[in-house]
Amino acid sequence: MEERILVTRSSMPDFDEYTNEIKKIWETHWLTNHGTIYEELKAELKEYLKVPEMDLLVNGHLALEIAIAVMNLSGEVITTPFTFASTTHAIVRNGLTPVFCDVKENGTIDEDKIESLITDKTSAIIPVHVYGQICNVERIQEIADKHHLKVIYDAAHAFGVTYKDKGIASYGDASMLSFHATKVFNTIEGGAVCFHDKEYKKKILDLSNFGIESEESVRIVGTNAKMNEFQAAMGVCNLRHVDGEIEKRKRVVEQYREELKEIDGISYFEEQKDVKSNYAYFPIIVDQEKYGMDRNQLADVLAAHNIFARKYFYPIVSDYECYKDTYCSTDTPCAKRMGDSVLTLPMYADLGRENVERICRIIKEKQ
Ligand code: T4K
Repeated sequence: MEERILVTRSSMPDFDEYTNEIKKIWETHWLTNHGTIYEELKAELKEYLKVPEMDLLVNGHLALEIAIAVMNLSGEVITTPFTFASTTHAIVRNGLTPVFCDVKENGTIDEDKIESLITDKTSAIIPVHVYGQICNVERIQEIADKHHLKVIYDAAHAFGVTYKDKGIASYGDASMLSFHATKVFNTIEGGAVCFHDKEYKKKILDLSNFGIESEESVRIVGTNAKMNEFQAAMGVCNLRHVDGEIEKRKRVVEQYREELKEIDGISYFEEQKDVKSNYAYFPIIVDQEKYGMDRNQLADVLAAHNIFARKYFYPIVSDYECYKDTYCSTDTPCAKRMGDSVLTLPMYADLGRENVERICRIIKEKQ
């Protein structure tokens, strides 16, 4: 059997580089609760990502839950069902009601459909920069300003992406980033909230540390979502190499685009105008009629060759067992169609030219 290829493979620094970084922890015995490596990584990331304020948290999901919690929202939040479970769960776990808006052909929220979903209960919009494809941030801000809504971006996939030279996480009232092992930049598990309003800073800190304000004062009901020093050390190391990793990813994407460009029924997303991409994922859309095989069959053919592409995101969130009795996924037909036809191909910096060739050969030969 040929070598097994999974949808992604974590980027890691050299073993010695990481152990050298964590040596400091043995000197100080300071393992977590906002240590010096956490502070170092935060300062470096703020600069790299071109964001005014940020906090680092234990994972992306809790970063999103906390970003929502600091805004004191109520009622309904407009979002999309073409995403990972985390986006919707973070809304629901904050006691809010998700209202699903359809997406455009690139998987991001259809800004032309947002206004018709706004009611007197709407308090925010939570769009997703899915696969690192950016939403129409300008139009979304106009709508939010007109209706006095907060905007929180799920930017889990958009580490390092810039739009018109501005860090993508600097748009909206806040953006959440994920630094999970499977992401372009990882801290093993990890995440961040990026924001403008300095008032959020203390609140995020308190919410991520049980609401503890000082040794003798606990004012709010918080959780524990602090990034520890081992995570931060992984981040410090990975940040040194991330530009090189993104450059290598770019080459993988260019090869995929070249190899797959003339296959009837297989399409992919092109570069977006004014966007510096991070090449986080390589989703293809399978048109069953033209290709002669549906997305699931293609996934099976690849799996038979030991290649494990993934159906990100199938089922769409509104079809999950926990939501399907409340929502109807056919109300968002484009999201539903994408959920049924997208396959994300293996994508990581060291995937290698031969492996991309092998994957594309199978897609061309359909066997
Ligand atoms: N919002 C959005 C839009 C998201 O996509 C996510 C996470 C979040 C919010 C929440 O952020 P976090 O709380 O996770 O920071 C993976 C990731 O676990 C998840 O972070 C990610 N989105 C989602 C799209 O993908 P699974 O269930 O597909 O992971 P898993 O374990 O099947 O791993 C996928 C592949 O990655 C494996 O086949 C091999 C590779 N891998 C995995 C791990 C765990 C590695 O190479 N090393 C590893 O350590 O969810």
